[in-house]
Amino acid sequence: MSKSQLLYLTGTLGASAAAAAVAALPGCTSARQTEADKPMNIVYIMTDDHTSQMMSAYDTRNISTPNLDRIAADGVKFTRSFVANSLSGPSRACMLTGKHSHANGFTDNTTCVFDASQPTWPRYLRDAGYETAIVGKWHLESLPQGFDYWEIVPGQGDYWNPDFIKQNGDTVTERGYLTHMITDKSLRWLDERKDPSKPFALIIHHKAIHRNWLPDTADLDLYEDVTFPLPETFYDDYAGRLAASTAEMRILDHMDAIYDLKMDHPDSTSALKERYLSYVDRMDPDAREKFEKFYQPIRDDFHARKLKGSELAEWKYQRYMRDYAKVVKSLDDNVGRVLDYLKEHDMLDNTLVVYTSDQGFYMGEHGWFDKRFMYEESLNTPLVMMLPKGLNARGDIDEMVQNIDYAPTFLELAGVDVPADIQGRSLLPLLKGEHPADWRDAIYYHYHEYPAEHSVKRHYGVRDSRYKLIHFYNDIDSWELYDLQEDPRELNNLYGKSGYEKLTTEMMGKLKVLQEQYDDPIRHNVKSE
Ligand code: SGN
Ligand code: CA
Repeated sequence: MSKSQLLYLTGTLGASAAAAAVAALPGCTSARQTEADKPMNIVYIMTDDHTSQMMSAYDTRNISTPNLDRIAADGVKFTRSFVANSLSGPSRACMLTGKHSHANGFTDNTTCVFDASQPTWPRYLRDAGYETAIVGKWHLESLPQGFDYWEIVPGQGDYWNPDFIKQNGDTVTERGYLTHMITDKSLRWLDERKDPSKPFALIIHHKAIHRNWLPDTADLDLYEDVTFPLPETFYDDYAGRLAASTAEMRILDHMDAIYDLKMDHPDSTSALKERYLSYVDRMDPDAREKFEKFYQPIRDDFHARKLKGSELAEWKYQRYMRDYAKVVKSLDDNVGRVLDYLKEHDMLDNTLVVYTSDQGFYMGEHGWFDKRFMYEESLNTPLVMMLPKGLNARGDIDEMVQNIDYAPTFLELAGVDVPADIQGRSLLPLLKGEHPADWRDAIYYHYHEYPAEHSVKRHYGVRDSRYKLIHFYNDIDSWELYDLQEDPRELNNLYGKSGYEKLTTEMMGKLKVLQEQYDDPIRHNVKSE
């Protein structure tokens, strides 16, 4: 049986039925299938809050991430990869369902519970004969459904000696550093799969690089002699951008010296001190000793200097960058372990490896940490893929893609029909090196979590290859318009300025088309919701 015949069968019957059909043919057993004939495996690795400014395949200014870059080097890097709603739970729901937040029902982290009985790509793949697993952060309140195997951390998870919720419902505290543990568990699942003749889909979801950036003790000493360059917009005054001016995510004012930067002090009155202690108190004594030994001289120096204003802001920025970079180092090493495993087991020829994050993050741009806004740093998310045989694209892919596209991509790869209610579009043609003429020319975004931590107003908007229109609504009614070519840092809000009436009308039109296409109610000037 030829590969195209098998693909046809797989597409028509689903992977398991196709495999059965192949096995039933005289002289054509699965043992005689070549690697290239087997349905593709999927390893989907997603981190939390990892941004492309801190991944050297995208940006070489700050740190080196050799293992993440290996994925791009043997495949593709998406240069315009966006999320639909820049927040953890919502991104995960978009990724699993292929639908925008309003359609999958999980619009924010604080009020939603994911209906895990709804169709997701892992469930479709399992029905089609794949063995499926998810390990690590889930963050959707309900428990996973539709997986052969799952093992998740509750909520945000803990870096040290974390709890895991097991498939039998037990919650068990285990010893170690979470990034290693999630990798160990994932590789163990690969080793112990019940039916290795089946194709598999493995989802590895890390807590790293989420706040409060607790590094592995092995990486504490790294980056201490590095002075990271200050982003151009570090001292942004938010002129002309009302919602940006009221957000509470400034490094100077809202990043906590103890909770975020480990500058504990006996006299501290920080409201977050208890939380900080509850995290570091989880460490084993030897790890804790190394941790305290490392940070104590930095604390002594910090408390003696009593920094203020820009000196304090820049000091905090350097500490933030260093701790974040240390947490990335462990993540990069552990992604390397997964790649090595796949290589050693000759799996790379028929395994698609995806690396992405649940959203981008501010590394001091606009003076900020966190995400949520439709501005570029947090709208973008890293997306690289190591491609198996048969997918021949290489290098950069510049088409605009979004996290609702992953589900249809994996379905198509597995030969499963893409249901009509999925809102994303399969990336498979792009992975084959094609550039479909009718590819989307704009993406839609909608952020819902307000009032909430960091005080980012609700907003929706449209971004095309050059312009972006955003409407902040709820207890505000404020529009922003950017020319990303002339103003890539989004400092100059053109909305309402003379000369931009035609552009505004055009972008309003694109927004309306997308809100109708995705069936998200139009919310112009909504004051109370
Ligand atoms: C926590 C963090 C916030 C962060 C949200 C959402 N605070 O609440 O800083 O924005 O998660 O992040 S913390 O004090 O608990 O660290 S998300 O990536 O999970 O959506
Ligand atoms: Ca996140």
